Amino acid sequence: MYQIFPFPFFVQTKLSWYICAIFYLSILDLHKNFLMEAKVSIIMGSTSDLPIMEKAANVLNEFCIPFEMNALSAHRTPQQAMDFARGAHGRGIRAIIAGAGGAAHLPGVIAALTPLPVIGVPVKASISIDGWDSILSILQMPPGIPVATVGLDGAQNAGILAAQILATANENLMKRIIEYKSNLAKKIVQANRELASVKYEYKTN
Ligand code: C2R
Repeated sequence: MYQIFPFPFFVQTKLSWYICAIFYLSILDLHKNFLMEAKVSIIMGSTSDLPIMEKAANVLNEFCIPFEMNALSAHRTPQQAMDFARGAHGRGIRAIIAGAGGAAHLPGVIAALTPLPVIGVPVKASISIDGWDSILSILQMPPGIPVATVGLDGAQNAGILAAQILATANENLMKRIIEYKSNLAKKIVQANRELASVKYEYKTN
């Protein structure tokens, strides 16, 4: 038994238990990420999409949903994209959020290869003409291969939709979604209170 000066023996024993406990808890915390299994996979055609796609990550984080995030391209890494899509369901992933800009084939190709719901995020990238290229590439899928397409740069909605998909099989998460939605309603109530104090000669409310 090592000595922790200047405490008496019985205090030292307790102290060493506390020190051990803190040590193991910190190791557990360090390994939390390895113990958690991703339920949602966020993929993007390039890390240049990250400023948009991180909005989806923020939502999942807020809802305490474990997720993974990777860059993957149907154009530049076709084999990896195929392997990812074929393996995602077996790894316990429940929904995929796929963002891409320009000729955005990534979400559709992934949707063709997985039974999981794929949420597509059209990104207005530097190579985009005006964003419509990406929107139409993701939205106009042939019958049989749906991609749930959110608005241009709408990664936040993609995160919320993924959470809602998971919540259909998770009561706790569903409660948090309900709370989130009711907070949105409260925001509008508050906005209307503020608007009530805005005065115009011809404003009637
Ligand atoms: P870089 O910035 O890397 O040149 O990428 C990416 O999503 C990004 O918006 C420019 C844009 O190319 C897009 N990209 C795709 C795909 N791979 C990359 N649309 C794909 O497979 O669909």
